[in-house]
Amino acid sequence: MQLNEQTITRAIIETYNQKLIDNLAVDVAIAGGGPAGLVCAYYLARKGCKVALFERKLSIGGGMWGGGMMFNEIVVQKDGKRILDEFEIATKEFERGYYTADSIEAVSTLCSRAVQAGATLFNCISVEDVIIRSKKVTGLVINWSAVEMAGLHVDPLCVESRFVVDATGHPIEVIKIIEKKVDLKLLTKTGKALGEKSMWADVAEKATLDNTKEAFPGVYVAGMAANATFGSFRMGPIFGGMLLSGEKAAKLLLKRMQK
Ligand code: 48F
Repeated sequence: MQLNEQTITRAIIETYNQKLIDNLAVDVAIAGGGPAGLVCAYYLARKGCKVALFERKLSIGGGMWGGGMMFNEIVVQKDGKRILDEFEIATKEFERGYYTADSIEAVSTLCSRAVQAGATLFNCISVEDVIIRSKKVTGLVINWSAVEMAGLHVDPLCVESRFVVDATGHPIEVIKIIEKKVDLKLLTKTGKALGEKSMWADVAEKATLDNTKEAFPGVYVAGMAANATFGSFRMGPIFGGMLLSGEKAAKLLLKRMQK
């Protein structure tokens, strides 16, 4: 068989278009493909939920690839190890209660398991706005990251969703958009994003789980975005909280969608 460039091109365009069309209305749209977003996508998809995840960068995985300061190892505690075990990501006990994992194996496995579970991951797409109906977020406004990077004046497209997860990490981009553009209060103490505090791994890891919840009608926060929204500490390259937060966000959403 002789390969034909036009067929290769058509295969890519038609297949991608279909994938995008199939995801124009989803149960959950996730902004950000770091560890929290990926784990959340996996647990939702595994239960039959229709999930689309949008990641700005070419590579999915957020801040996990670089471990700590580009030493590509991550640390998890016992609870976090449970999730790595479930994904069959190898861990080594460093000292009692501290486990390490190769960050490359961790990210690539989270990514492939999320896709195999049925989530659709879109890379190179940035979330630039939200759709609001009756004081609730009902979808995401998306554009090519290349458009954003080049500063081109190109209008975006939209994805409808029953719920949105802000898993954009430290910058809490979805929450910031809501804060800036929507004249309604967030579900925080002050009605505004409380912001991230300095490093305190122990407190931050626990707080990440507590702060994983609905932050605006229709929007849940997961991972570092949870602490940045509800005003807790950062934790650095210990990732148990991120994994557990993704799992908790998925559990909360599944329960909510059953209602
Ligand atoms: O930053 P990130 O890894 O968030 P996370 O899942 O995990 C945090 C840890 O990596 C680490 C930490 C804890 O140990 O403090 O920082 O909470 O992943 C967030 C992803 O969201 C993407 C961004 O490129 C990154 O890959 N992102 C951010 N804003 C947008 C976005 C946006 N507007 N649209 C699409 N993707």
